[in-house]
Amino acid sequence: MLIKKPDDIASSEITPEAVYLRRREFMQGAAAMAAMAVAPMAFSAPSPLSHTPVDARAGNPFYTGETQTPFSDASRYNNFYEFGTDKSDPAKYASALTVDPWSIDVEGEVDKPGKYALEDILKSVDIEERVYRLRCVEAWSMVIPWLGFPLSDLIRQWQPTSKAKYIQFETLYRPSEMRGQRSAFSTIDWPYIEGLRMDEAMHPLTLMSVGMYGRELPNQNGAPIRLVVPWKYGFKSVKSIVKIRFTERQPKTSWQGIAPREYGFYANVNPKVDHPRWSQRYERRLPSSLLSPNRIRTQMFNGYEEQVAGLYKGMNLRRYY
Ligand SMILES: Nc1nc2c(c(=O)[nH]1)N[C@H]1C(S)=C(S)[C@@H](COP(=O)(O)O)O[C@H]1N2
Ligand SMILES: [Mo]
Repeated sequence: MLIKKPDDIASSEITPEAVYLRRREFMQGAAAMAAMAVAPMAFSAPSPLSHTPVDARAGNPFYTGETQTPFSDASRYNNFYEFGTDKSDPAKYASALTVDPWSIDVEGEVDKPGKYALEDILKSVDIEERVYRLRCVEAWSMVIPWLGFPLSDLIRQWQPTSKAKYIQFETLYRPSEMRGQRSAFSTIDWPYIEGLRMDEAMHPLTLMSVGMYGRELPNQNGAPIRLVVPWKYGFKSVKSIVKIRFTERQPKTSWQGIAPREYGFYANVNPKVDHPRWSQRYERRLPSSLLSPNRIRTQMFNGYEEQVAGLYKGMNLRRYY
């Protein structure tokens, strides 16, 4: 891959121009260039079997024009409980993680199960840049330029059976390198598990990310490969994935296991449904400080309502939180 290690990059170096230039490096290949040139397409209903072209203009859902959170914030203020529960723990301790070699086990209701090496996965997809809002359930948010590819590209290759209604994701379990997994006080029953309904997983906004800010993913952000589901609370965007299972039944998820009344399976960003212990009406957009808290209104489905509301038609979003 062209992606460089993030170690050597200072936040001051990440100007919008630099990001733009790096994006161009990634848009190699005629297919990617063609996709960028295609006219905007309204996709209210997901179309599982066709690619949705990416429109490069401002205002498009794949590429928000909102101010991007500096790399230094996005890589130092993290939730990755495998390395500790403090926001600064992942940046301190995730360098212990070995990310090469890496593979993903594919299991369950699928015609092509097996162990897929990350390098082979990456040869089979086109990497593109997406700039998404990320809204944590804790009421802070960022805008992050990801590098990745639609999860649907992999699902199509692996060919789920007609029984596959859900998809479950598992993070690496490796206590020797993940100090949070060794902690006696840990609340999570490792490994960290998340899940999506199949139509959510096939949605064109649902991204498998391998980089950000024009570089490889820092370990603390979920290297070498993590999920990004921009209309859901951040905890759905599971990091450092080693297993994907196709299931007939709705899978259990880690946060549901910990506090089912507080964290649901759907976890769609919704300013009208409060967390039992705090309001979800507003969010703190990073960078934020005491003097300039940068408090903004939270949008329905994190601003992706036009694209995803159709997935939940007729559902009581208060009940299925
Ligand atoms: N394996 C794993 N994935 C995880 C988490 C975690 O603790 N472990 N935290 C989640 C939460 S709560 C958020 S908000 C996002 C944060 O992603 P970021 O640190 O890249 O911003 O990762 C999510 N993915
Ligand atoms: Mo979160």
